[in-house]
Amino acid sequence: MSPESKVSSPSGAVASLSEREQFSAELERFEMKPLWLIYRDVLTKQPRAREVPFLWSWNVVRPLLLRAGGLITAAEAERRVLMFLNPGNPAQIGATATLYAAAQLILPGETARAHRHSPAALRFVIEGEGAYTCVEGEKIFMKPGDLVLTPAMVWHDHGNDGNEPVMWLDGLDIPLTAALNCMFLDEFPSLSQTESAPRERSEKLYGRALFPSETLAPAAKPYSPVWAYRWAEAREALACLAQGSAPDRFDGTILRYVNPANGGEVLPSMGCRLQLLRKGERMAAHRHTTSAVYHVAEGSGHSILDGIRFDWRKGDTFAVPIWLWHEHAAPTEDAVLFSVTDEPVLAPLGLLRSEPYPENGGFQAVRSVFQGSR
Ligand code: 1HN
Repeated sequence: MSPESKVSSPSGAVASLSEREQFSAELERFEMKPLWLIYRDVLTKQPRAREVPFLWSWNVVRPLLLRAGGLITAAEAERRVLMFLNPGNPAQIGATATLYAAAQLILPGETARAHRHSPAALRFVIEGEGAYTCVEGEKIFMKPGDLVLTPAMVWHDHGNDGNEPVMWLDGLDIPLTAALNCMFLDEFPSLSQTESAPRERSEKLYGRALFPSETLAPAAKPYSPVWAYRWAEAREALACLAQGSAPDRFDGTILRYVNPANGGEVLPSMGCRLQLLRKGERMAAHRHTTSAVYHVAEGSGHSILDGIRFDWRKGDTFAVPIWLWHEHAAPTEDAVLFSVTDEPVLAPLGLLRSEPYPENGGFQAVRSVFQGSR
């Protein structure tokens, strides 16, 4: 189109394209821009995530993590962590747009410095025993499958008093805190906190339906007073639920980790779930506005993520971005998936939305099988 072409709007306003371009260029000097140039790109009919579904195989991650153990000490690294980056948006630190995930290794005899920061964190132990996280002076020894919380601005350090490497999945709300520009870090005055609280205090005091009365006062913290959710107990609860009730059509037999003071999510920015897919179960597909990081806690199976089949087994971690069709199945054995979701962030904003897969009886056709890294 020639620069002289006239364009008009229903109101009768007429201008040449070049006049409009010149106008836009002029606006730049005043740090302004016409909305009409980007309106359709901003206000999309549906979420358009840059992030893609992806899986980090434990077969790949584990040897790399152990290699990192020979390359750098936990002290030198602060945290010996390999981050899981989403290939659709590698410049951002995160597995989804809101959730950061990573694998961390601590070797026997090592300690990781005490600090606190504004991003909230959780870990789910993958392998090894003898390591602890000290949260606000309470030393929590961790076993595989245990979930340990370190909410925003809570002092924490790690150590391994045992005789084997200990590895866990880290989940943090870093992409969110970074987007809010709300990053704070305090270093503890010494390397480690002194153990000032009895072992398992938070579990004994808040995890057993017997509360100090002030816990239920309105000023209660916005996160769970229980630092650790044990695998044995969670797994037992899941088995119990499976016996008494029909599985959810999309999620199978699923439990929420809750804040016992109010029944809400364990952290204001991250919710945790544990779901059982019984041998032979195939759940239907849906999509929702929450994104999630899944970690295979037990068994094997597959998920179909936007038409791609991702086969997974114990130790694997995979990302399901916002508004992505997904369905889970466990054809050959029982499987248990631990997951972290940003649901607590979306819910109070009124942004929760979900849709069942409308075609093919609710199941996706498999277009391809995920092959992993480049
Ligand atoms: C952190 O404090 C830990 O304490 C792990 O284990 C990962 C990633 C970014 C920032 C802080 C931890 C982290 C982190």
